[in-house]
Amino acid sequence: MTGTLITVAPTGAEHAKTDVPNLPVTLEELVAEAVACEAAGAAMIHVHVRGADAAPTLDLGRLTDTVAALRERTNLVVQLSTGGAVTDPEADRLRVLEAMPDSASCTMGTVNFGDDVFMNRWEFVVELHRRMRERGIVPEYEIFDVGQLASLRRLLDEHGLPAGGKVHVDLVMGVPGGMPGDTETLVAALRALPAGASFSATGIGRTTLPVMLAALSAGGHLRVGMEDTVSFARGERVRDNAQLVERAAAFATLARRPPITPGQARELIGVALTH
Ligand code: KMH
Ligand code: ZN
Repeated sequence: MTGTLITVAPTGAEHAKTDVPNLPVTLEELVAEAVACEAAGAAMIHVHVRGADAAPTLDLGRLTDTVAALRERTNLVVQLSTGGAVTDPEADRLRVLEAMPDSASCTMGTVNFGDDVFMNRWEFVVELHRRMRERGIVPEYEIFDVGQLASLRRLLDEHGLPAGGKVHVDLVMGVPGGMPGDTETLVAALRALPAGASFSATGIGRTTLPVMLAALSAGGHLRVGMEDTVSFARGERVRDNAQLVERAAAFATLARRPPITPGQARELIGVALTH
């Protein structure tokens, strides 16, 4: 694999629409951003949905409609967040899988998350892994701290490979409470990656650029989007998600690892072509 998988995470659960008016929160806004991001080089979309009040929700009807709309209007690999918001109960997070996305996130441990705690008990992680395999949904293992890679290796040892037979990891770096977003930490994390796994990385806030450059130089893939940063440069707000994808695609192309297509992304992470 010489190209770069670019995943866009357009919304997240943390920013308020009142603070970030260009955050895509309605289905129409989300689909429009997704179409633009695919044209700019994204191959996968990591989705959090919002309710009519623009607050994060795990409402199954909205999730199902969102998966259908993204499949109809784009060819992107559709990944739903099972992380949700820090306040979401485990049962609701597990129910996300009933929307039958191509892929879903699976965070490998509990981490302080700013002033909050993002809870991911071992039994819950195992249950997510098990239910995803049952449904043929490919996990992206989200790693907020290096020790969570040891948990991932334990998960694979004790419970076997996920649906699709491949292991894809996303290093989420620079969350206050998690691992820092710098080259040294990325290199340390890669030493703990399960053999044969592919990885992408994203840096929160001002760690976006250092993490992107470190990941590219280490042969990794990229996640960008307004879930992770709403600032494009010092004093300059992000215009839209496509702007972040365009920048990632430009760096990847300069590095001679241009963006891969959604079809190549399916092959990379093991998504069956039957969805
Ligand atoms: N919103 C964070 C608490 C995921 O999508 O799986 C969790 C998160 C991770 O964003
Ligand atoms: Zn997320």
